[in-house]
Amino acid sequence: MATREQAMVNTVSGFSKKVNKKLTDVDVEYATRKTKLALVIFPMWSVYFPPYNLARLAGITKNAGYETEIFDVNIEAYNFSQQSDMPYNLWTSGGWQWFGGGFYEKILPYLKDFFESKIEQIVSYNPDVIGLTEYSYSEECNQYFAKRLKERLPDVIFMVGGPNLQQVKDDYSGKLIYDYIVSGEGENAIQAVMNKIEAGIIPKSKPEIIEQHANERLNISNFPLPDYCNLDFNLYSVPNGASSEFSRGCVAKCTFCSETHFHKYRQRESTDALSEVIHFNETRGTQIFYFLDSLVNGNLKALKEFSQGITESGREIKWLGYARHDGRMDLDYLKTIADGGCLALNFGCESASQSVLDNMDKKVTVEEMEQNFDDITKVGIHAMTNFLFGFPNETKNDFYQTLQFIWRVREKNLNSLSLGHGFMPNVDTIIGQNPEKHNLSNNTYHDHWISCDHKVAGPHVLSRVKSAFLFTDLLETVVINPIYSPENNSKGVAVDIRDDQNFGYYSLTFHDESVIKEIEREDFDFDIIKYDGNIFAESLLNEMFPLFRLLWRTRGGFDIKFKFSPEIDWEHFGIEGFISFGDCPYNAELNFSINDDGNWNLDIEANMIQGHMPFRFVDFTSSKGRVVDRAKRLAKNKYGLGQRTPEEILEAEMETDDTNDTIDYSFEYSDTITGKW
Ligand code: B12
Ligand code: SF4
Repeated sequence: MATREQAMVNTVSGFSKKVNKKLTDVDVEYATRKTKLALVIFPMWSVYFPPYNLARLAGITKNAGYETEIFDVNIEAYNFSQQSDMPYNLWTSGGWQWFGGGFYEKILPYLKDFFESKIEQIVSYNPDVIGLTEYSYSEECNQYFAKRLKERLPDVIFMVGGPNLQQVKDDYSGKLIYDYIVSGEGENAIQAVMNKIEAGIIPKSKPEIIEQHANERLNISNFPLPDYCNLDFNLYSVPNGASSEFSRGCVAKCTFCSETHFHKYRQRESTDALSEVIHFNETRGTQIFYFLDSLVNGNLKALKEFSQGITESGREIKWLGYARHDGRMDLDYLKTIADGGCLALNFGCESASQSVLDNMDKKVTVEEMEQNFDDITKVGIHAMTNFLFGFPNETKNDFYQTLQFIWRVREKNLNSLSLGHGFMPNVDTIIGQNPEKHNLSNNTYHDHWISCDHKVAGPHVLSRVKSAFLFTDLLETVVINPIYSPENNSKGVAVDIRDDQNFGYYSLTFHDESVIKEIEREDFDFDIIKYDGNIFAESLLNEMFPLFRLLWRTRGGFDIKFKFSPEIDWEHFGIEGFISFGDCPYNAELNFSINDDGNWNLDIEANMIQGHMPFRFVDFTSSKGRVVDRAKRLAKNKYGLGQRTPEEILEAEMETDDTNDTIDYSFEYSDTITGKW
């Protein structure tokens, strides 16, 4: 490190205290070793930056004396596919083609020859051990490659780790393929596995699952530097970018979140992060660092120290990462981190309804969120945002609050919106382990969750997601724009949000395109259409009013035609649509017109024919594992770390049978309604 940087690190370390206690150190002992390791990332994963997790692990294994190479088949496949005749872009956030057999049907035909060439490359490296990193998107692809590689290298030992294995699913099919499955942080586990293989120790039964203790926290401050081996940074979308990390775990415990249970929180010392960033800036010319933390502002003091260190270094280093909205980040604070290179904060907003935020346990107020937006705009930090629509206790007015918020902050450095496909309960979340406390039923309906009051289910969430897509299509000021443009002497971080197409589900004409109005936040009662005796249908028939009212308040009079049909929605969302919204056969056509004075007219035709036995009981308590157990502890349900007994399950299933016998939400509705807003 240059003297100037060393001086700066020394200055910062003066006020940088040891941030956490009771950490497990990662000791790396060098020895001459014979076992050869290939670390591989197969598609599909993000293509912005080279894979940090594998570079971290390679840093460890190489320092321990193991010959190691990283193969990034993901980035090469991505670059190859850009020149191929593939009819879809497989690396966009949709990416449903990678699941449920899609890999074999939709992907392999286009990439088989290319994949064979990659197999040749790995075979010619002739590794003893192949370590795969896995995301849910790469599960199927990994298994294909593992089988093919095993044919070519019959003695090779496979280990797999990564985000998809934080919680090893009970029915994880990789159990039949891999020798070692690492669940949790990999730095110590990979050394343990490599040392066993080096010593000729064979697992007693296959696979050996190495599960990190739920309470263990590795000390992430003194690792060897990430080692990218021979990876060419120019292959990535941001060639002057790389990742880093500042903490693991999360200080918050949002009720819907899995990843907060992956690890117990701990912070990296700011000086350690600084020296890594400066090293890559110096040796690879890296200017943009994406912090991979669940949230980069978990420890505000350490982040401030880091930023001051960047300022003192005088280097052109920019950084970004996920963040929580936090009222303590005032204008002064944000100015300090902006001066210290903060390019963007990727906010997990989720909702702008206080009641939903409280139910999620976000520990933030809508006022604080708006204040953050005001202040980042003043200091020049960009905001990337993430939303989660259709929480079980989200009313139409709550959803309306979120859309109003998006409109109100649209010109406050709002750089991107990641809208997602609505809330999905997972076993390793607080809500998953205590659903009824959050208005989430233990039954599903048409293969989608349903709220206890039966007012929110698949088609309701679909309506909100489609409404949000339409509304944000119109936000011309929010572009998918590079936040660091080539003109700024650097390659941009282009943030893709979603496919910007309406798939024919709406047509919209404003009476005067030029009208744009600022609005104050308001509450509104959207229970306009009444449908006695069918609470599900009544709620659904009113789903589009929040969008219609907001369009009118912000853009004046308009005419809109809006459609729902399984055909359109399947084409739009593919298999992810089924996963996200279930298979409720909802058809509707709404023709809505409103003039500037607020006189409106709605022609609506809608129907839904309920299928056979649509309610199904699901038991999340039977899942086990380090991540689920952490969620169970915090969920505080009556089963604790245990589970329902077989008798309790039987009883619950019988209740569900009763529900199937007594409830039929089928409906057919056609009407013309008028009103005045
Ligand atoms: C940062 C991040 C992103 C960044 C990625 C930037 C980048 N270039 O990598 C961005 C914002 C782009 C992103 C996007 C998405 N993300 Co994301 N993301 C994360 C996050 C917060 C951190 C991932 C990370 O790199 N951590 C740091 C590294 C060091 O940790 P790691 O990869 O887990 O590796 C450690 C261990 O797993 C293990 N390990 C890893 N590999 C291996 C291999 C071997 C052999 C061994 C022994 C061990 C081992 O050792 C490592 C060191 O301890 C995680 C949540 C989390 N906290 O983990 C979600 C997460 C990975 N993302 C997730 C998802 C779903 C997505 C999206 C699909 C979201 C969406 N619908 O759009 C997209 C898809 C990306 C794409 N197609 O472009 C899911 C993946 C779920 C799964 N089961 O696979 C996660 C887990 C979030 C969650 N709540 O579930 N994401
Ligand atoms: S949603 Fe974000 S802030 Fe909340 S617990 Fe998860 S990672 Fe932390």
